[in-house]
Amino acid sequence: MGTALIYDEEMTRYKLLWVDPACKIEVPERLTVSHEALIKNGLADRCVSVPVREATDADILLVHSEEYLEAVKKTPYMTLEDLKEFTLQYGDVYFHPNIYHCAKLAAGAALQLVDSVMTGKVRNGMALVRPPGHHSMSSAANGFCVFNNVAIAAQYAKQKYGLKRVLIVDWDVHHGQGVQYCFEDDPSVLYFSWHRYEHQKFWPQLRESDYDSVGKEKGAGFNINVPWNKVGMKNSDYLSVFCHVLLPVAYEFCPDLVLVCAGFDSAIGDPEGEMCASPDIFAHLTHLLMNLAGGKLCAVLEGGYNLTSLPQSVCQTVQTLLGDPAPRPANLDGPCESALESLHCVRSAHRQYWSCLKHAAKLPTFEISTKRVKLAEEEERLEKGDEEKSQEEQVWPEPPKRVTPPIRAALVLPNGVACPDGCESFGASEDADPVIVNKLRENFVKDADDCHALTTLSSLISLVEKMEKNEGCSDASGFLQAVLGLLLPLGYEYDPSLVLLVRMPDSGVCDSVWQQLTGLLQGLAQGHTLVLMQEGEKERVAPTASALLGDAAPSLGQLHSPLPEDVEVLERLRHRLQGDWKLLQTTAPETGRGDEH
Ligand code: Q7Y
Ligand code: ZN
Repeated sequence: MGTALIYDEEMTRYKLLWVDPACKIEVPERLTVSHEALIKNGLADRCVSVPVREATDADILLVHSEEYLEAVKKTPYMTLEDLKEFTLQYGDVYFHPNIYHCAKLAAGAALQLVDSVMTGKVRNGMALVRPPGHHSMSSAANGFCVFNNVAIAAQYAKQKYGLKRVLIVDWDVHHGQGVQYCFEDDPSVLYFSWHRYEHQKFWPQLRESDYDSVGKEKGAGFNINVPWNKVGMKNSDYLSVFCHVLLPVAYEFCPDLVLVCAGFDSAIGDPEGEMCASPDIFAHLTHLLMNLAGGKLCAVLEGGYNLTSLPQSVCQTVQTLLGDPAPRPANLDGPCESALESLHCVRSAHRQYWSCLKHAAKLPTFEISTKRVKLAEEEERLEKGDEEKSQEEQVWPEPPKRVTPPIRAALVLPNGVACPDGCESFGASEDADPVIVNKLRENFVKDADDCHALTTLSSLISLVEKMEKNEGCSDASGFLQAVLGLLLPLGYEYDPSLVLLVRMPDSGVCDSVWQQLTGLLQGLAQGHTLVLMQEGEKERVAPTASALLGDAAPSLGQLHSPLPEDVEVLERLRHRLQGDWKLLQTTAPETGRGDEH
């Protein structure tokens, strides 16, 4: 099962025709440099090339009003003066005689991607499109966007394939308010967005982009906003929001399809975002979403304006979709205080809607609002002495070349167990190599002195033991909560060069949970995972090999509440360890005062 790539040069054939400082960064080269980088890195060739199509009127009307569509239809025939005037009724967007054609192709590309994934032609894919979509609204163009490509794709997928639940992950640095408005009261579409906010001082400066806009009526709880109130957010900030908000909720939601508003203005060097996350973080964000919905993931380009950082980020995303192991994430030193505060706020705003967040720390509402005002004033004062460097001066190392391992998974099997398709079988050698044995002994003794690591390990083992006492898969949700909120952040911060995964007989972990665990852990150590199983566990070989080969793990179904006693153990452990392991933190130091149950 392959990865689709959708691109058409036609979408480079419109540009800004007058002077407008707000719009000058949205250039055709965004698309050409991204596509050329995919070719240069040998990635385009490995993808299934899928043609674009024009979205039909019926497709566009799934999200937009007839009046708006009819107005946009007239733009190809307008004079320059008419176009300028037409543009004036909207915010931060420009029109061109060819933009209506391109906007139909951009939305159509998203629909082609959904069709390719839903019919099983490919497992996942990415569409490189212009104009972007997530800011456009039912009756308005906005923020370089004409039609809301991803919102149209979500409605189309629900209608054509009868999907019950669609997850939209918007990792662009701007709030996709158009997507939020479209699905605000709709519980069948879960919209997650993080965005530069700075206490409402950053574009589009909307009150409803804050963490307390959680959705309306039946859709309450299905809109998740993570405001970044400072610039310079780093890899740790992004990963901690994935581990402590998005992933637990996404697994509980159990989507049939994942759509990504894949904007890369959230990467370092971008003049709009001013964030500091490295392009290779997108390998991890992608990887972490690839075991949801049985691997059905469609990424559609939104923003990204630094012509060096953008193609690097696009390549990291596509290479991960193709199944290559992610690079080891660098300098994960824990989230900053402002990110922790956002994390705390979002988790508390959603604790009533999601059982995975039931135990999250509360935040008295009056304290939040006064805090917002207080912080905004404080920042105003600080901004007087502005001495930050422009994003064009930012430098960062080029992401390391990623290799496609010649053998994805090798097995050493006992006699009589067939080697699953796609794996290489290695014979067990009779005699141990004395050099290796000595090395092992030395290393083992050295590691045994590392009390800190031992304490951590023994805590983890006792937790796993506790969970093992539950028979069958009755506590998949508690197990998953431990994996997402504890093991994954610990693993990321520890940055191992090898993951050793031991499966005990009768562990009580069912195949699908085991495959999720194996799949998620392959984001660490460049995917170097060694699984040890006992000879008796012959039936576990095939599912394990499948996970090691990078097949998407089967979905776990909608999860019930984890057992209170498991949550309690887990939370106690997280609190004990979070002094040493910053990625386990979920509350800001001065507001965090222990979780309330
Ligand atoms: C839209 C966007 C979509 C000058 C301020 C201009 C432009 C906002 C439009 C951004 N620094 N603001 O990027 S992904
Ligand atoms: Zn953006």
